[in-house]
Amino acid sequence: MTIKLHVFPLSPRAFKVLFAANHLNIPYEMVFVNFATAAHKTPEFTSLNPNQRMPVLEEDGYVLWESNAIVQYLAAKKPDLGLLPADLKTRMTAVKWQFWETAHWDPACAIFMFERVVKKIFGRGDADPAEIKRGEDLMARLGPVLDGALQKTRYVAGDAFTVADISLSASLASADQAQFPLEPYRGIQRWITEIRALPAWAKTKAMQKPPG
Ligand SMILES: N[C@@H](CCC(=O)N[C@@H](CS)C(=O)NCC(=O)O)C(=O)O
Repeated sequence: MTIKLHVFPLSPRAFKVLFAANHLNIPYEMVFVNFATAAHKTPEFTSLNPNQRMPVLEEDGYVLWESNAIVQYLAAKKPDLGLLPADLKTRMTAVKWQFWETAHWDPACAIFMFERVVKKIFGRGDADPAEIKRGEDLMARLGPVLDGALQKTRYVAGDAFTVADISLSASLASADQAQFPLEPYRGIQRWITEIRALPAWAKTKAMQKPPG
């Protein structure tokens, strides 16, 4: 059975797993989870993920949720491509950045995404200036952390592209539209420009579409 990826493609967390699968050239079937019709709240979807959130991976009856776990699962299927580095310390550095992404980077990016992109799509009014300010304050703290790492090495966990780069860059899939305040960070700009040039990035961007 092929892998099924249950996603709402416009979401950065969906982008993350699609980008990983596309980069690794792993065949999969995309199952559209339509937020506009609350497809993630149905009993069928809830039985896959009791959190009622996507993305979810399914393979031969095995079900996995949490986007970074899914990225690692996919990466582990193609060990030769090195997205999950064989060296323990390098691998744990990549995993560390994935935890950081879930705990800090994703919630900060999500503020701009929700206020400036999601609200427009779902007709939920204008961006809330207090929320934007909260996002800017968080970014002012997080931006230098990521930028500092990227000033030292080509990718976040060293010289090689890893799962961490996939997880962190996915949040920036709609960064221009959501106007992330990332202008001061030369390291992040250099890194994201390089990642956006990957064929899998363009392929994944083409899959993003608002609900019909
Ligand atoms: N930590 C989870 C977060 C998943 C998540 O929050 N997904 C959001 C979309 S971006 C969702 O499905 N939201 C539906 C809802 O909140 O009702 C992951 O990385 O997979």
